[in-house]
Amino acid sequence: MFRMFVSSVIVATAIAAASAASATVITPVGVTASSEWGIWGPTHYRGINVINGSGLEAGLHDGDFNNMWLTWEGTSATLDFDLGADYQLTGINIWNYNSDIELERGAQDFVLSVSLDGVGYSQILAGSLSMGTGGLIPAESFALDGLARYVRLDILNNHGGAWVGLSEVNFTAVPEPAALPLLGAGVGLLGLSLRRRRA
Ligand SMILES: [Ca+2]
Repeated sequence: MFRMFVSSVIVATAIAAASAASATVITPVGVTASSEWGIWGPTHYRGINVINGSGLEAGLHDGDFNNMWLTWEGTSATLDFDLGADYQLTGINIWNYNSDIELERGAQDFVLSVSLDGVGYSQILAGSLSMGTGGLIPAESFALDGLARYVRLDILNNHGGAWVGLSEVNFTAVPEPAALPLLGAGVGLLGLSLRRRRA
């Protein structure tokens, strides 16, 4: 009975570890914006500001425009993300443009496409974003189901004004393959324990 208990604990621990990993946040390793402001120094309103955690603390993004991305021209734009590896995506978190200079610059309608080679893309989501508030804002989260190394976010329009921008973007994905053998080992031990009990 003790062995059964220990095995159950192992299985429960393995499942808990796998579940916790399922909420793993994936921060892209690179981003390319079709347009970015970029005349006020190396970081102001650059695309990098949506993946470098700037202005983000405890899941909330601040209202400092230094921590955001904005187009140089146009109210539609494309952000191409490189996740650095293949992931089975479960969600995307988007913090909209959040400077009260002009909150209408925030993105509105968008479509999301994924790719494994950065060449052929498949659309897996169409959505809309709310305007920021200028204060601390949470992400707007959307469920995803797609295998991807590369993600393309096409912003179709904004809420008003001459430009469009965002504050931050990240993703969630299922557990890393390395977490799965642990779960398998736990189930295997339970099976071994049951066989011994019957003998
Ligand atoms: Ca940011």
